[in-house]
Parts: sequence; structure tokens; C-alpha cells
Amino acid sequence: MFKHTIVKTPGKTYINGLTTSNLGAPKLEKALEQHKAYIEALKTCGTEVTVLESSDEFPDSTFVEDTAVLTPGFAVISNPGAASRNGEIRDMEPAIKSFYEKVYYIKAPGALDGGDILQIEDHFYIGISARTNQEGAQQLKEILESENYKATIVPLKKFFHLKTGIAYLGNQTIVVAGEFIDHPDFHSYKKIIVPPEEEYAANCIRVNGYVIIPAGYPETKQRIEEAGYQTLELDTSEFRKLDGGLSCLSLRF
Ligand code: CIR
Repeated sequence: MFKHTIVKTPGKTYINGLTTSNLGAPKLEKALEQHKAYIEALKTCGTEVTVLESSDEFPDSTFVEDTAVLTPGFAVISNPGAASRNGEIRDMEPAIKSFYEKVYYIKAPGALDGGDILQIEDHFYIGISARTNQEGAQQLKEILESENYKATIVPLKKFFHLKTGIAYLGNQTIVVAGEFIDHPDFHSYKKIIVPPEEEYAANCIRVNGYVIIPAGYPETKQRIEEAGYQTLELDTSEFRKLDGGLSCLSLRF
């Protein structure tokens, strides 16, 4: 069960955030509306939502997931791999410390984005991506193992972040797309396969009684529902334009 979530309102500079997509610039007003709906959905799922004030200094700072890895007993503040995002951890640290006494840090030259970390029960998978390097992954692995978790490092081939292409829904069930469909590290889990034309929908989040999914991916929605989950659809068009998805917009713990 997740009791808490942390989100951060997009700031006026959100439209200038990093992207690799060619979907055009996001519309701020629409992003703010979609963010409000996201907060409501997290409340519907039964979490207490902490909404942090926007920061115009950091255009991508609404994607809070990248700043930390949270477990029931401790937090790890990451060291985001994009230079323009690294300072986001300064604003996040007090919020995390208001919930956690035990806080670890990923230190340079280690770089790590929370979007590269997937927890499946007591096992963490750590993606190596354009944002998370071997040193950052290794530091996190050692922290997790010292706390009696298992950790596996997974070099990515194409996906932006690990969780761009995989989500854990509980009950040993994962949602997978692209390079993760036949990936040996995930072969033992029950799989809900996302068809290539719906790849973006692999970034969904199980929050207590619901799986929150992006709107507009009917095949994935149907497969998740057939597996026995109740879905809640949200429009994420303005976050997709900056390579963001549902997991990126919150820290859940
Ligand atoms: C970035 O490039 O960092 C942001 N525009 C998107 C971050 C998405 N975060 C995530 O997948 N966890």
C-alpha cells in the first residue's frame, strides 16, 4: 500500500523542458489541468498527496520521480544525469527529509535518475541509460543490498528510462513493451504485453486499488483489465511531449 505521494506543479518554464520527441512544445495551461487531474487520481487511489510549489528555475522539475528512490525504511536521493535537472534535488531534499530519517545519496561521478529504478517486491532493477551510469547504478545496488534488498543492473538498448518500457502491477505481473518483452531478467514474471503502436502505455502505475494508465491506448487498457485490475485513465498529452509519463510525475511510498 502507498500512503503518501509527492508531486510538483509544473512551472512557467515547463514548456522549455528537455525532450527527444517531435510532438511540439507543451501547452502550459493544459499541462496544469492534466497535473490537477493527476493529483485527484492519486487521491482517489487513497494516497495523501504533498504538492510542492513549482520552480521556474528547473523546467523539468514536475518529473519528481527522477530525484529519489523511496522504500518503506529509507530514501535515496538520486543524482540526476541531465545537467539542467541536477539542482532539482536541492528543492526535493527537505520534502523527503520531512518523511524520512534515513537518507542515502548517490554521489558524482555516479549519476542516476529515479525513472531507471523499478521495484518488484524485494528486488530492484536498475537501468543503465543516457541518464544513469554504471557508477550510479553500482552505488544504488550497494545501498539496496546493505538494506537486504536484491538488485540487478539492466543496461537499456533503446528506452529512455527503464520505466518507460516496464511497470510492476503486483501479483508478480509486469506490463512490458519493446526490448523488455523477451528480456531474460524479466522472464519469470507474468507479462501483460503492450503492442508496438501503444508503447507509451507501458509507463503506467499501480497505486493501491487502481492501475493509472494514459488515455488513448485501448488494447493495453483491455489487457490490463482482463488481468483483473481496475484502471483509471488520464490524459498525459502535455507530459508526453517532454518524454514524461505517469510514473515520472510522482514519488509514491
Ligand atoms: C527529461 O528529459 O528529463 C524530462 N523531460 C522527462 C523525464 C521523464 N522522467 C521519467 O521518465 N522518470
